Amino acid sequence: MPTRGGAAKWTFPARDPMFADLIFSILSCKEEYHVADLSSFMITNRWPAQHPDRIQLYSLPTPNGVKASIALEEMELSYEPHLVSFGTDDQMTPEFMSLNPNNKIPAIIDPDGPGGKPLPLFESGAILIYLAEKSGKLMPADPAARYETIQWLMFQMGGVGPMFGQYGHFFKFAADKVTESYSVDRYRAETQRLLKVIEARLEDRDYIMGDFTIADIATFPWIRVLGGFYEGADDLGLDSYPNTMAYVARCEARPAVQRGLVQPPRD
Ligand SMILES: N[C@@H](CCC(=O)N[C@@H](CS)C(=O)NCC(=O)O)C(=O)O
Repeated sequence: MPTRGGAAKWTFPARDPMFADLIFSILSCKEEYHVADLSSFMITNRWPAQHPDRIQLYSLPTPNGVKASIALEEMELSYEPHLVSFGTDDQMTPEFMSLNPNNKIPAIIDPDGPGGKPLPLFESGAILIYLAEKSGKLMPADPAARYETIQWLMFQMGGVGPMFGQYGHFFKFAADKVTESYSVDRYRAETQRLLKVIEARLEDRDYIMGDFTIADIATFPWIRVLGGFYEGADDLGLDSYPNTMAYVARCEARPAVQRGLVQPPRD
């Protein structure tokens, strides 16, 4: 490095900490860039990993499934999607259940999990927290705001998902099987009650935490399905929740969300 007012003074670069780091990285690159061996995971027998260095996603674009694919897209993590088809009961196969004994999508294997070891994970809420911590994205750094985000994530996992799902079941899918209106009345009322909670939360915010976080990735796919796949817009009176409907449109307009909503592609 040139010195002021005199001849250039040259220092052996290895004394420069940045240069030393570079040399160390080059010498240890075999360690850093090893390719994970996922063959011990039985699920890879049915869904082979073409890119075992990438996060393996086993899913289908349902409201729970897209949580994982949207998070991976938003956080710019490289992943390999594998379609788990309900049409052929793929979720009930021994291979899938070796990863999730609860036979539900989504599930992942991160070849580069904690300690550099592969990490298998199921339950969409756990996957969202894990990916947010791995990437350092979509979860506030401030501890209080972090717990508040987890609180709203749990609100979705324990309330919105199960209740909206039951509403869809009784309103649409089992409509010809139930003779009394008790079940659909119950879940309609609970769905509307939860929508009111969300509507109030969004009164002065664009997203549940103000900025877009994993709480939104968990929640909006379940709201959009009410008027979409479940065809319950009129039955629920979705127009009465303008903040919530505008919020869903805002989430859907995000380019990474649009990519995640169609992963893995259906056959
Ligand atoms: N609590 C689980 C629920 C997952 C879930 O219910 N997934 C549904 C699709 S949205 C599923 O895999 N259903 C297949 C089955 O029940 O056989 C999570 O959030 O990951």
